[in-house]
Amino acid sequence: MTLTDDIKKQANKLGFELVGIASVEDSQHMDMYRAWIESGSHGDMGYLSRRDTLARRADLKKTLPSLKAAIVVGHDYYQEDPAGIPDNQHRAVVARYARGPDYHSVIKKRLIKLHKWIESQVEDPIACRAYVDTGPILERELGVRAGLGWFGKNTMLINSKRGSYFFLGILLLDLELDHDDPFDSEHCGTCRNCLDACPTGALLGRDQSGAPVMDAQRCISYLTIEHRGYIPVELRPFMGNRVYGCDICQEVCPWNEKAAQIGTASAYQANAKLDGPALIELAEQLLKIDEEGFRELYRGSPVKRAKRVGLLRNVCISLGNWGIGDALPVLGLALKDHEPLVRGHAAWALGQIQSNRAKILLLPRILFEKDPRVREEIFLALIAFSD
Ligand code: B12
Ligand code: SF4
Ligand code: SF4
Repeated sequence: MTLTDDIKKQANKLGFELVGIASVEDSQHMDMYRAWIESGSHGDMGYLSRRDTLARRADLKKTLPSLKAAIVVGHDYYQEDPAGIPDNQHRAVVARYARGPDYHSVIKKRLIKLHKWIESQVEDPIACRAYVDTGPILERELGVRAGLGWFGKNTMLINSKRGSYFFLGILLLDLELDHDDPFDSEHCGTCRNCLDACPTGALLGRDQSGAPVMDAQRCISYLTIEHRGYIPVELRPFMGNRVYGCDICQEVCPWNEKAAQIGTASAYQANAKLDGPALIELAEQLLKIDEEGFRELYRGSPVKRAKRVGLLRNVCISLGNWGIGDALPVLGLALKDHEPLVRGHAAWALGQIQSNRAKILLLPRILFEKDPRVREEIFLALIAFSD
């Protein structure tokens, strides 16, 4: 047994189902990455395009100058949908990865434990940096280099035994280790389930180099989590009842058929309030609290990233897509929320419901509403009634 083998065993003991060691040469894919940024496909995720972070993505030694090896771990998070989800339109769908505790802290704590254990074995301090999603690291590229899987056409890193419902974590180390062979084949073949199933057409297939390409600006995950402003009107209907993230391109992937048998890692058991909550109750709850109350409510959950205003915007769209009169009272309240973004999307949702009561709620707001964009949404909603 080498030290590398012992480390892998220890990573498994810490609960990481996948572990591999990546070599630490410069990224081979920066041309593609830069072209992707230049095309604007990253939308308003400015952290992906900052010049200093581009250089760090290209060369990991800019993050840890004494870097010798990168440990890449994968942590399963699959869980079954609660009964009725996603078809029951009065309930909200939260993507699987976000239904339980925040993976950033779960994985980071375990990576730090792994680092401490390695130091105890070599009896020396070892410089290290641990990352889970938050740093300028091309985590999936490292995953391929560590032999964990291939880039599917849905852009996910897919492992032939475990599918794609796993998070990645990276431990950069000033320690020589035996690195794994990169995963040098791809197993999508002629399948195009994800491309056909994506409701917004965000997945664009492989480019000439073989890289899977996504227009993130059309991705429901981006729109519901990362995007801060108005959601383009033409994309709102495609969100259905998805209020946070999206799993469609993973659900249709044949490599995930085994996911249900693998089961749910206990670390990410769903929190009841995120496991298909009723849309109306969720809206009522969010309307009663402020941003601080929101942070408190979703403490320790990935969902806090959307902020109250973002989640409420998404919930309004889902209520509009549901299109049922029961949602009128709560949308009437949302039409008076202190956030223009919420008022604007509530107006759109009322326009989708198309009843006289919806019109009665909208009409007086024309007199009181000062925000020009919200006024526009109200006008458009009212015009929709005369169609
Ligand atoms: C920004 C981001 C997003 C954006 C953009 C997604 C995207 N596809 O780029 C949005 C908000 C849409 C998003 C959504 C999701 N995300 Co996200 N996201 C990230 C983040 C922070 C950066 C990804 C990035 O740099 N994208 C830019 C593209 C260009 O880079 P890339 O995906 O790595 O693509 C590489 C290949 O194209 C390759 N390449 C280039 N040329 C060539 C040539 C060949 C031949 C090949 C094969 C490859 C190749 O090079 C590129 C750079 O390495 C990573 C964490 C991280 N730091 O890496 C998490 C991450 C990718 N996300 C993750 C998850 C879980 C999700 C969601 C499932 C969440 C959800 N349920 O809503 C969805 C999935 C949507 C999807 N189909 O991708 C996981 C993925 C785990 C996995 N098994 O793959 C990550 C790794 C976070 C983590 N630590 O676990 N995400
Ligand atoms: S996460 Fe949803 S919207 Fe985004 S690419 Fe996949 S199927 Fe399309
Ligand atoms: S659904 Fe098909 S094409 Fe898409 S990632 Fe999975 S195997 Fe590849």
